[in-house]
Amino acid sequence: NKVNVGILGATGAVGEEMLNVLAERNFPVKNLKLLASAKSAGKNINWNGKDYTVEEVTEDSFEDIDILLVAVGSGVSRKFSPIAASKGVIVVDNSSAFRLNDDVPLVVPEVNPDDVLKHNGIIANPNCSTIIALTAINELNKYSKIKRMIVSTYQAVSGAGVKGLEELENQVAALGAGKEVEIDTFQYQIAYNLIPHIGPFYDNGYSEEEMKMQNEGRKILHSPELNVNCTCVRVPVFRSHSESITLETESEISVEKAMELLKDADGVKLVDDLENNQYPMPLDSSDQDLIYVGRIRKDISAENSLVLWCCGDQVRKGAATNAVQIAQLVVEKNLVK
Ligand code: 11C
Repeated sequence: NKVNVGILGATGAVGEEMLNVLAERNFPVKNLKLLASAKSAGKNINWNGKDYTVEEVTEDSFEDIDILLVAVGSGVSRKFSPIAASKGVIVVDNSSAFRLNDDVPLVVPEVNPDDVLKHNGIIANPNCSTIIALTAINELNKYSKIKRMIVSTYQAVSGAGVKGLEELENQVAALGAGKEVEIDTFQYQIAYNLIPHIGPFYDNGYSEEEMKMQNEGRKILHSPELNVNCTCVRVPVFRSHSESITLETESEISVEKAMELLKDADGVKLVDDLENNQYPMPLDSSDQDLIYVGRIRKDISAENSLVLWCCGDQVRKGAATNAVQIAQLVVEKNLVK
């Protein structure tokens, strides 16, 4: 049973990767419709040996679509996703527009796949750093419930889309040539720098990106009491986000048990061999779907507390792959009418 698939935002970094992931996973595509803003309309994209022309999205774009993958900003999604859903389309939205709405499931397929069954037309894809963290800690949380997490993120420039990738590349080239850097996408020069500022700041001193880890994490894990203290930092890395996570669980999980659980965890690759200098690094975890987890150790400052380090490709598992996995669940569970 093949389905008609649409991608809104087909020419962005995430939209392009969605096309790759659909092809790699042999997604059962009947017809494919590529939608974008007027600026990108008319572009030709080859997918699986066939040429497609990108069309400008309008309110009438959704008639012949079963599943729409949305890879645009929250403003555009807020306008078009409900229109698509009202026409019977199942929308998988990568933006933050609807993630915390009660009637919208927020899904990491390794963690809460059955939540897709509760959809009302829109299913939300979580923020990239949330997907990466929760895929890493899922089996540990199942073994002993996580009460509190302290997370520091090291987020790649791909989180800001194609323009973020270009800005790092251009700045490195400019500095190499002894020229002035141009700053446009990030608040400051990102080349050879770190910027502890992702998303707007709230009155509590945390940034929007930092609060997503707790707000989205509580919803996905069905753990309303989960406490998360997060610091998000932009780093001069192209594609993979890295995260240092300290997690406090209800009962103790030994390092050996954690290794055993993570060795078999869905979506995870355990890379933890200190004798041979093996640990996750963002260059290694890029351009593929697994979340690399390692540096697992006991927190020497607290009881029932473990520390780990994980890396995952922000554009793939952090966005495109997770969205396509949700679409796969929609097909597998026969949710397309
Ligand atoms: C970043 N995580 O790395 C952001 C990008 O809520 O989907 C994605 C923002 C979101 O800048």
